[in-house]
Amino acid sequence: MLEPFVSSIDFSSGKLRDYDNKLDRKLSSMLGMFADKDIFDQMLAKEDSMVYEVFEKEVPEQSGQLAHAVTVIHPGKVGNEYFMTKGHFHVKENNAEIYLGIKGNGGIIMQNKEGQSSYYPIEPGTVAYVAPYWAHRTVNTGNVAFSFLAIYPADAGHDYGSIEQIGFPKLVVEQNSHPELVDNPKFTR
Ligand code: M6P
Ligand code: ZN
Repeated sequence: MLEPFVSSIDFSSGKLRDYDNKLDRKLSSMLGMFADKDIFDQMLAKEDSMVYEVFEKEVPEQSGQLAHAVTVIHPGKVGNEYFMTKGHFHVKENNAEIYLGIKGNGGIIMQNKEGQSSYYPIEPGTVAYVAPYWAHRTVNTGNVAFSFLAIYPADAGHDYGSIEQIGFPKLVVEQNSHPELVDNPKFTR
C-alpha cells in the first residue's frame, strides 16, 4: 500500500521541486498541432525549443489514486498562436480534473464531443474544473512561464486521438497584444 507523502512547489519558478518523472515536450513532439505550418517548420529548423515540461509525482495508475503534476508552459508563440499543451480527452471519459493556477498567465480551452468549446483565463489562484467528457488544453498567454497544478484520477488515461491532427474548435491567438479565440480552420463538424 502507498504511504502518505508530500511534495512542494517552488512559487518563484513555478516548478515542482521533488518530482519523480519529468516529461519534456519540445516543438518536434508537436508536429501538425500549431495552425501555421510554415512558421512552425522555420522555428523547428532553427531550434527544437522546449514548449512545456510536466513534473509528475508517481502514484499507481489505479482506481482511487489521484495523479498530480505541475505543468510549466514556456512563453512563446508559433506565428500568433500561443505555446500550448497537446490537449487530451480522458480514456475514461467520465473522469474530471482540477487545475490550480500557480504562476504566470494562461488559459484553458475545452471541447466536448459535440464540438462545443469553452475557454477560461487562468492566473495564480484560479481553480478550473474540467468537467467529465471535456477535452482540455492549456496555453501560455503571457511573457513568463505559466505554471499550474493538475489533479486527476490516476487511471483516467490520456486520449490524444483526433486532437493531434485536428485540434480544438478554437485557436488561442494573440491579437493587438491580447489573447483572442478564433475559429480553427481544420475543425469541421
Ligand atoms: C496536466 C495534466 C496531465 C497532462 C499535462 C500535459 O498536467 O492534465 O495529465 O499530461 O497537463 O498535457 P497533455 O498531456 O495534454 O500534453
Ligand atoms: Zn486530463
